[in-house]
Amino acid sequence: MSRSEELFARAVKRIPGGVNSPVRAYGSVTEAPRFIQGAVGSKIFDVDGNAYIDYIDSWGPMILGHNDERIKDAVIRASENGLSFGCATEKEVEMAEFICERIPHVEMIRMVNSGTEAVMSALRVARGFTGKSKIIKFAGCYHGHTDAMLVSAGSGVMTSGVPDSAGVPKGCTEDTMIAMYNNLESVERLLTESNDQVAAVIVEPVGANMGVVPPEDGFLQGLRRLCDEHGALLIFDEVITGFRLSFSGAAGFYQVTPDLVTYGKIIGAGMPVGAYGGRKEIMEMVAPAGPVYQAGTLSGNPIAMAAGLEQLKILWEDQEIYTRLYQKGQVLYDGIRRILLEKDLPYQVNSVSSLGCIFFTEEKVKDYATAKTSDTKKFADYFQYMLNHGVHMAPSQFEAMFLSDAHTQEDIGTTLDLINRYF
Ligand code: KE4
Repeated sequence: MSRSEELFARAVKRIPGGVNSPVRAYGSVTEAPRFIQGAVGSKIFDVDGNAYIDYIDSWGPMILGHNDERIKDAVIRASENGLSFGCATEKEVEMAEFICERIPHVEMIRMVNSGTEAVMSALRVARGFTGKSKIIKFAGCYHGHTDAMLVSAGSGVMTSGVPDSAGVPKGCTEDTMIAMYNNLESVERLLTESNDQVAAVIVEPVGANMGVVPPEDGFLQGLRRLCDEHGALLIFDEVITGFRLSFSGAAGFYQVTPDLVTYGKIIGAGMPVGAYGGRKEIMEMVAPAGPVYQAGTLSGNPIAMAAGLEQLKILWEDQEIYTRLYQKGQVLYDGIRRILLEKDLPYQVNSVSSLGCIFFTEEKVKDYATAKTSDTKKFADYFQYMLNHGVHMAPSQFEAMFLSDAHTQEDIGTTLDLINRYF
C-alpha cells in the first residue's frame, strides 16, 4: 500500500470523503488521490517520492510556479510581526490602493477569504444596490458553494453528477435563474420575463468549470448591453481569470467592463484570499459605509496580504508574463490539436491563453450541454495514464489545465510526447 493510500484510508475516517474539497478526491477518475509532500516551480511531489509536472497549480493561484522564493520571503517577513490582529493594517491599504490604481473598473475593493465569499458578498451588494432579488447565472458556471449558486453549477458539482446540492432549501434558489452560456437570447428572455427584476447577471468571462469554454465573439459585449438595457449589474467572476489573462483579467483581455468583479486564487498567491470590487457608488453600500452587511475575522489577514501583494507587484512589473503564458498556451494546446488531427481523433481542445483542456467528445463544446456530451470514462483513462507517467492534471473532465510562468518548453515537450504516446 502506498503512503497516499494509507493516508487516504485514514482520512476518510475523519474527513468527509477524505478531503477538504470534493474535487481533490479524484472520485471520478481513480481510487486513492495522491497526497502531496511539496512543490517547487512546475513540479509537485507526492508523499511516495513521485514527481509530476503540475497543471493544477493549486487551481490557479501559483501563476509564478510553486514555492516562489519572493512570495515565501514576503510571508516569512510578514509573520515576524504576528499572524493576525483583527484590526486594520497598512498592508490592506496598500493592497486596495495597488489594485484600484491599476484596474479602472475597480474603484473600491473588499478583501474576504475565498472566492465563494467574494461571490456571496457581490451578489448581496448587487441586490442591495438595485433593490432587486433575481440573479441570472449560467449552466455549467461555478461560483463557489454559496446556496444561491448551487444550481446547475460546474466544477465539483458537475464532476459528481449532482445537478444541484442537497441541503439547499428552495427558498435559497428560487431567485436564481439559469441561462445558457454563449446564448444571449436565453439571457434576454429571462430579463424580459422577470420584468427587469434582475439584480445581476453573474458570469465566468471564460467558462473554466465545465472544462474550458471561451466566450464566443460578442457574448460578453452582449451581456454588457443587455444589463444596461434591463437595469441589471454585470458581475464578472474572475476568481480564475483575474490577473491571469491580463493584469485586468478577462475584462482587460476582452475589453468589456463589469460593474462588479470577484477575485480569488492569484490575488492570495496560495494564501486564503478572495475579494470583490467595482464602482464606488456600488461598493459604498457595504458596511460599515452602507447598509449591506459583510464581515470576516481573517479578511485582509496581514500574512495573506503580504503574499498576494507581492505576487501582484511581480505580475504588474513584469507584464511580459502574460505574453509568455499566452505563447506557452499556444505551444501546448495547439500541440495537442496537432496530435489529435494526425491520429484522426475527433476530440475537442478548448483554450484561452494559459487555460485549456481536452474534451472527449466530437461536438464543438460551447456550453454546459455540449460539455456534458464528453466521455468521462475516456477522460479518466487518459488522466490515469498521464498521472502514472508523471503529469498531474485536474482529476475531472470539467476542469481546466493551468500553465504557470515556471512551466518550461521542456515540460510542455514532455507533456506533448506523453499525450502523443497515449493516443
Ligand atoms: P473558492 O471558494 O474555492 O476559493 O472559489 C470558488 C470559485 C468561484 N468562482 C470560480 C470561477 C471558481 O473557479 C471557484 C473555485 N474553483 C474551483 C476549481 N474549479 C476550486 C477547486 C475546489 O473546489 O477545490
